[in-house]
Amino acid sequence: MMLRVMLAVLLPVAAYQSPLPTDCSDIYRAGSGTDGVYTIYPAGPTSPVQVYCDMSRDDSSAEKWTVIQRRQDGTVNFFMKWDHYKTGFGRAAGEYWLGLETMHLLTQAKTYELRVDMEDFEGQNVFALYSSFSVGPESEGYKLNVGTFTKGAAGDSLTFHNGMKFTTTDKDQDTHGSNCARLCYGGFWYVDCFYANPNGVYTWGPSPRAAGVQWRTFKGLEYSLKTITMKIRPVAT
Ligand SMILES: [Ca+2]
Repeated sequence: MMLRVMLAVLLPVAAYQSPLPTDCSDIYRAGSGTDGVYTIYPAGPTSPVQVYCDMSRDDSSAEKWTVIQRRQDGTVNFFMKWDHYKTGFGRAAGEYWLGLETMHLLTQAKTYELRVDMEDFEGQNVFALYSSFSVGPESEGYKLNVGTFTKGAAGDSLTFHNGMKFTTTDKDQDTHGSNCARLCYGGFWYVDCFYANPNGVYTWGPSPRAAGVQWRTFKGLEYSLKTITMKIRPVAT
C-alpha cells in the first residue's frame, strides 16, 4: 500500500523531469552533440519521428538545426501525393521530407528560423537564411509563413512563396490555371509556379525545363542542384 502511494507520487515527477525531445535542440540539451539521426516526439509519446540533426553547423549557438527536407543523390522519389507530403517520406539518414503535419506541430510550439543550404555540381556551397518559418494547420492548407530573408549568397527565392497553401498532384491549391505540382514534378507551396522547387526532379545539373531541384536566385530555372537541405532551429530568446 505504501509502495503504491509512493509510485503514484513519484512517476509524474519523473516524467516531468525527462520530457521527450520535440526537436534537435532538445536532444542537444539532453547531451547528444553529434550530427546524425535521432527520434523526436512533436506529437507526443506515441508518435516517434526519425529526423536528422545538424548539431555542428554554427557552433556558437545553443540551439541546433532540425532537418525538415533533404535532397542529395536522387535516391528518393519526391513526386508524391498529398498524403505522403502530409505524413512524410524517405529516410532520415538520406533524402526525406519530414511531413507537413509534423512541421505544423513543431512550428506552432516554438518560434523557428529557417536555413536552406544548397550546393551545385561545381562545388559552390551557398545558403539562404530566413528570420522565421512556420506551417499552418491542414484546415488552412498547410500555409507557408516565412519571415524576412536576412542573409545568404543563394539569394531570396522563398519570399515569393510566402502565404501560399501546399500543392501536390492530387491537391491543387496554387494560383496557376493548371496544377504546378504536375507541371514542375514536385510538391511545394507553389504560386504560378515557383522561384524555389526543392522537391522537383533530381536531374544532375543542366535541366531543360523548370522541373528540377531549383533555386532561381542561385542557378536560375535551368539548373538542378546537387544538394539542398531545409532546416529549422528555435529562435534564441
Ligand atoms: Ca492551379
